[in-house]
Amino acid sequence: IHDDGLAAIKNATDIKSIRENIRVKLLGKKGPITQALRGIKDLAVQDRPKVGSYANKVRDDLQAALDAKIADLENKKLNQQLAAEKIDVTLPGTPVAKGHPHVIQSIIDEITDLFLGMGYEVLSGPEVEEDKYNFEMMNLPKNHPARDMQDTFYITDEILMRTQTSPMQARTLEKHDFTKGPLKMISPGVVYRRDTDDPTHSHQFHQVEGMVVSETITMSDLKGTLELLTHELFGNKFNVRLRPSYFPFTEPSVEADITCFNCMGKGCSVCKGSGWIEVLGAGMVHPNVLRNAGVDPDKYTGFAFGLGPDRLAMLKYGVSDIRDFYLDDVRFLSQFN
Ligand code: FA5
Repeated sequence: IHDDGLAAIKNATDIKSIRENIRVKLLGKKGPITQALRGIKDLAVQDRPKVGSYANKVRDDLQAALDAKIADLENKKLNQQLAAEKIDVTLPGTPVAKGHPHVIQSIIDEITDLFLGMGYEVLSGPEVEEDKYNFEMMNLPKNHPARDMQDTFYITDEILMRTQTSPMQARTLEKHDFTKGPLKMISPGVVYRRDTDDPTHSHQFHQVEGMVVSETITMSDLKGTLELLTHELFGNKFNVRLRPSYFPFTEPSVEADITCFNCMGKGCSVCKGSGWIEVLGAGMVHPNVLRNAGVDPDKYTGFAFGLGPDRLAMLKYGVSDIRDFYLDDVRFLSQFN
């Protein structure tokens, strides 16, 4: 029993069968050892201790072998399980498609960085704006004919979708404390116009407003700033040209053209043969705009500009249709990653 039992335990491969078969068979109530121990009382008195202690030894040996085998099998099972569940953290992961800023946002970020570096504040204003800030304080009273230059989405008589970022000039002038120094701000944002969409016009587009007001600002400060801006954005191969223009809120007013990216100034269909492309409006802040915001026009002067980053992005990347920026076609947008 002893040797056969140990051999059966040694060869066993399955914990359940050890517990249910081998253990029950060898050490159970009906097993040979229990029987032998029970039969001791029938033996001669002098034989009882010898048989008894031998039967106990066999039982203890088998029990110890069973316990060791079960521990060994459990250990093996655990190791197998650990090996099967092992994770190789060095395997490459499943790639996740990463987003990136929209190309127009990237241009706005570039412009913002440049002006932050020159000590300008960066402000944002409401897209749903009061007529007062969008037009009236900007020297465009009700029924002023120049309101027609910017076809407007009205919400009520007094509330509209802003047609330009210029209302931020009025909002900032109204608040600025000139005893603390000059006003220098840019304000990027979205504007809306009832324009018919075409390759260079969208009914929703972006502008970046800029304004500097102090006691000493002249037109040459404006030209220098605009030249710096275009050279930073486009490099030195492009030239800037200021052309007389009209805006009700600046006097004198200019529009800035830069060398046409398509023909480099020679004249082509993109620039309608002129060699130049218009990118922004600007000028010296009109005395009425200063006065309307409570700033003394005899003491302070300033320049302001409003540029269209959508058009700048078209120039920079040679995009021929502004509508492509708003179609959310990832194949188009991912080119600018
Ligand atoms: C204005 O909106 C003035 N507020 C600019 C200004 C600011 C002048 C400060 C003086 C002082 P304008 O309507 O020209 O001006 O628009 C400015 C720029 O916005 C244009 O040069 C052009 O780049 C862009 N823009 C105008 N309309 C559209 C449109 N429908 N789609 C895309 N870009 C446009």
